[in-house]
This record gives sequence, structure tokens and C-alpha cells, in this order.
Amino acid sequence: MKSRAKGKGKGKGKGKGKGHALTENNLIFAHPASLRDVENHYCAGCGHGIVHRLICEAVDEFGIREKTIGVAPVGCAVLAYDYWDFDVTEAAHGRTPAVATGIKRVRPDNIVFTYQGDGDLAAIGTAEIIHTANRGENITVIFVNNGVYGMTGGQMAPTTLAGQKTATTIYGRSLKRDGYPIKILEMLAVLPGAKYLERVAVNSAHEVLRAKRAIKNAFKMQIDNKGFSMVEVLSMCPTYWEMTSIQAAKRINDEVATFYPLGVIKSC
Ligand SMILES: Cc1ncc(C[n+]2csc(CCOP(=O)(O)OP(=O)(O)O)c2C)c(N)n1
Ligand code: SF4
Ligand SMILES: [Mg+2]
Repeated sequence: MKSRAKGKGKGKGKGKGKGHALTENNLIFAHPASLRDVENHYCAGCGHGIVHRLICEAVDEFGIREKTIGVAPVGCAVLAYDYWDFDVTEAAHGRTPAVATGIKRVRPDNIVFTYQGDGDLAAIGTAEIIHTANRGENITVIFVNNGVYGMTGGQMAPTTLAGQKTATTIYGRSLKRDGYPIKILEMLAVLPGAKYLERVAVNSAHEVLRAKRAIKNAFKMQIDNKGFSMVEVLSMCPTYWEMTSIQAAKRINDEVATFYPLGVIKSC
């Protein structure tokens, strides 16, 4: 995530002014103003950095940097606040939707989003995501599904595919022993409070563009006060999939997206 901008200011706001809106000076690609110029701590081929950037592009393009508040998770993205040059707070594991609810209710004019992994959202935070969606909170959830607990060593997550080997399923996930992988968006779709649900991936340039469009759609729902919006991003964890970056990107197409279909699950 090193940019071509000079300097390596770590302090909040030090990166200000280095970035440009994508349309400025006829630029078609530039470092987003909301993305701070810091060293990337993610593994090579990890999807988190791409998703971080897409959020920054959306924030910049909507011109909402001064009123955006992110809620960072526990997981590999625990340091998300280091990358974003807007307000970010941290929540206990799985509780980001509850924290975001509180912030949005007190400050309804702010744009509030959570950033969560699949362990965070679909395991320890199951109750929070269901009730937040069910209440129809006007927040946006960015859900990064990489099928494992990356931060703690690659254990099975609720989203781990049948047969997938992880640190805690060394012979592969057994449906009989471990149950079925959870399709969170399809589960939330039955709740009237959930207004916009889309699943995307970040394993190719084409999918990244679609992911950006979905993230922008989700933020727009909130800007227009339409209620709960969520984007699930199928993301690579080459380290705990024990693959090269290229193999991991291919696995999204070959295996992950065949179980978790891409596209809009619900929009109203
Ligand atoms: C209350 C609590 N329980 C357990 C943990 C340990 N823990 C930290 S991150 C994590 C899983 C994170 O996985 P995921 O949300 O999928 O994020 P990833 O690292 O894969 O992006 C767990 C179980 C914790 N920090 N706090
Ligand atoms: S362990 Fe996986 S999710 Fe965590 S930074 Fe590395 S590749 Fe990304
Ligand atoms: Mg994960």
C-alpha cells in the first residue's frame, strides 16, 4: 500500500493533501486522499488491502471524508484505522454493528460503516449482525469473507467450505462434524430491515471494479437514508489457504464463488 507520494507520515492527517480525487488533473488513477501513506502489514496476495482502498475511493468520490466514521474489527484488519484518513474507532470482537448503531443513532448525519471478517461477523458477532440488520439500522457493513480466522492462525470459520483444510480441520471440514458453511447474506435477506445486500470478490481487476460499484451502492443507500446495507467480499488468504497469490485468486472462481454466488442478493 506504499504510494508514490513522498513521505511516510504515520500520524493521522499527515497524508492529507498528497492524494487527489480521481478526476483531478485528468488523472485516471491515483492514490486516494482517504488512504494514508503507511507501510502495508498484510501478507502478499491478501484481499484486505484492496478492500481498504475501495472504501477510500468510495468515500473520496462521495466527498464524505469529513463525516465518515468507520468501526474496525478484531481480526487481521484490526489495524484498519492505520490506513484510513477519516475517523475510525475500534470495537470488541464481533461487536462493530452494535458500536456502529450507537454512533449512527447519536450522529445520524455521519456516514457510519463497519468492517468485519467472517470470524468476527459470522461467529462471535452473529447476534449483532442479525439484530442490526433486523432493526434496519441505517449503516453500511463491509464483510470480508476469506473462509478462515486469519489473525489467529487459520482456524475454521463458519464460512469455511466443506472439505476445506484449516488449522482446526486438518483433514477438511466435515459437514457431519462441523455443520454447513453459512451464507450470511441469504440468511439476512429474509429480514425486512435489510435493504441492500450484495456479494462481490476481489480476485481480478474485473471483480475489483464490481466490488467498488457495490461498495458505492451500499454507501449511497445510507446517504439516501434507505436503511441497512451490506457488501460481502470474497477475499483471498493465501497464507492460511497455503497457496500462492495466483492460486488463491483462482480458488475464488473455482471453489469459493461456486458456493457463495456473486451478485445482488437483495435490493429494495
Ligand atoms: C472475545 C475474543 N475472542 C476471541 C478472540 C481471538 N480472535 C482474534 S481475531 C479472531 C478471528 C478473526 O477472524 P476473521 O474475523 O475471519 O478475520 P481475518 O483475520 O480472517 O480477516 C479471533 C477468534 C478475540 N480477540 N476476542
Ligand atoms: S493471514 Fe490471511 S487474512 Fe491475514 S493478512 Fe495474511 S493473507 Fe490476509
Ligand atoms: Mg476471516
